[in-house]
Amino acid sequence: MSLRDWGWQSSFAELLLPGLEPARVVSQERDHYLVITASGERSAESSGRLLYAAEPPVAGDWVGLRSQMVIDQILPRRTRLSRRQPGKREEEQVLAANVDIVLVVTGLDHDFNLRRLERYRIVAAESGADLALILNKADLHPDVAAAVAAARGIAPGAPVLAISAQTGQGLDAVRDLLQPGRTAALAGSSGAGKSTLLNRLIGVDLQETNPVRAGDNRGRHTTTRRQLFPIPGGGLLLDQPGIRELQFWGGDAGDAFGEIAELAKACRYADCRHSTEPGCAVIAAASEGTLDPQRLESYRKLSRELAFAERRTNVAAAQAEKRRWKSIHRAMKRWRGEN
Ligand SMILES: Nc1nc2c(ncn2[C@@H]2O[C@H](COP(=O)(O)OP(=O)(O)OP(=O)(O)O)[C@@H](O)[C@H]2O)c(=O)[nH]1
Ligand SMILES: [Mg+2]
Ligand SMILES: [Zn+2]
Repeated sequence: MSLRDWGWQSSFAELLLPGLEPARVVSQERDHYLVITASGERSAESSGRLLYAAEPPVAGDWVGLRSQMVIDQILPRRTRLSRRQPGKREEEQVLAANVDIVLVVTGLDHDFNLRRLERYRIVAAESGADLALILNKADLHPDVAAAVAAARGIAPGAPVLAISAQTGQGLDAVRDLLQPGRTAALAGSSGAGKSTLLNRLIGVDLQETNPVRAGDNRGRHTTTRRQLFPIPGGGLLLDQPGIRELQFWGGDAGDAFGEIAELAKACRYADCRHSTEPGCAVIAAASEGTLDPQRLESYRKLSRELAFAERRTNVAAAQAEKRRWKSIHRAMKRWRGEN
């Protein structure tokens, strides 16, 4: 396989620092990286400079290698799939880079949840990648057409595919989304069947899979790191661990709720939040039944959450800037011999 098969485009060469060799990060385990170069797979580590930079390389990154095994440059990311780092830190966690399309996999068992799909839609839009919804385990659902229609309502314009990774139903439609040189990323909860789908597309069981728990249908967090796989027939597919907590780092609810944005044009106030304002066309539509009241409820909830995320992000950025200046001032004092 050539680098081109891994998604390399000749225009990337201009972005590479002189003397560095191009490579793509296939997977990452702490500070160990598996990368692919023109001459094959190699393990590499990140240079100290990059490790202390705000962002370490992640799966999907195009990087510049120095002396065969040191990553010395991350090429500008065309897209970045991010969330807020779980836990307390106010930090962005970039999950993957240069993903062209996010395939959100949801199981048509107890995993199926429209509100979760709304969150994924916002995260995918913010990443810059396209979105497709894959309703897996169609073999387990009594009314697949209804589930597809409901999912279409969440993401108008995005492909919605009902498939069964187990029986093979619908896999050709998934293959159509994987074009040569294009990078797709699987995302979804643990147990949705991401790795089963990947194995099916490759035709070999490369990834471990495990049955969901009998009691509550939850997955067992079988996949533990992100890894990029070439798919026979073309295209690259990133398998990811199941996401427990999809907290926003940034994003916009307005784009994800097109029908509400459309109705809002008729609200009396241009900055109407559709909560208690008089003359609100959105509230009117929800009470008349032309707008699904659950959509309005999620719109309000997600807008609040995104506004909160933005405030937190600004505070974190301001603190980082302050720390940076403090260390610059300290260095200047030392330099002037004041300290
Ligand atoms: N009935 C049915 N079961 C499926 C289907 N696809 C996957 N499964 C089963 O669902 C279970 C979980 O599948 P995995 O592929 O391990 O799920 P995952 O999304 O990779 O989970 P994590 O790696 O934990 O994030 C396995 O027992 C699969 O056999 C399907 O289409 N139908
Ligand atoms: Mg898995
Ligand atoms: Zn309104």
